[in-house]
Amino acid sequence: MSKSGSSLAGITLAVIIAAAIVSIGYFQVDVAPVIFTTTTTTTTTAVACTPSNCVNVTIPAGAGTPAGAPGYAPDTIVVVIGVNNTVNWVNADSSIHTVTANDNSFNSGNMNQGDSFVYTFTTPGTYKYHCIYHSWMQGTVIVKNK
Ligand SMILES: [Cu+2]
Repeated sequence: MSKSGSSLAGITLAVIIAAAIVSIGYFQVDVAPVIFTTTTTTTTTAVACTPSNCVNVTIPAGAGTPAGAPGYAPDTIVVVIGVNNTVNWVNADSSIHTVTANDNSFNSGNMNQGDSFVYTFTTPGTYKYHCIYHSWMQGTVIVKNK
């Protein structure tokens, strides 16, 4: 009687250990990568553009279709040198887009979904830009002195 009781306890212990090993494996394969991916994304965004010194412009989902206006949101921004003269464009659309100055003073090149392009304006003026693939995507950055 006591012998069968102790072997039952042994089997129970073995099942608990096996379950623990499976749980750890599940955490490393399925749970941990999700946690690490989320953390990395958040950190990258924060470093690229701090709201106090930088302006965010989004290329919204649907910007690649003619009905997707505005192609840049917001499509007109005003920045002040020494205050917030860095602009961070983020492509939130599934199509490839560019941020290309009409006078070619800046150019992002191809931006895939999730890519960002950061540019700092140092000379006052009005800078119009567009996407080389979609003629209806037009934006303006007005740069002022402090
Ligand atoms: Cu485009």
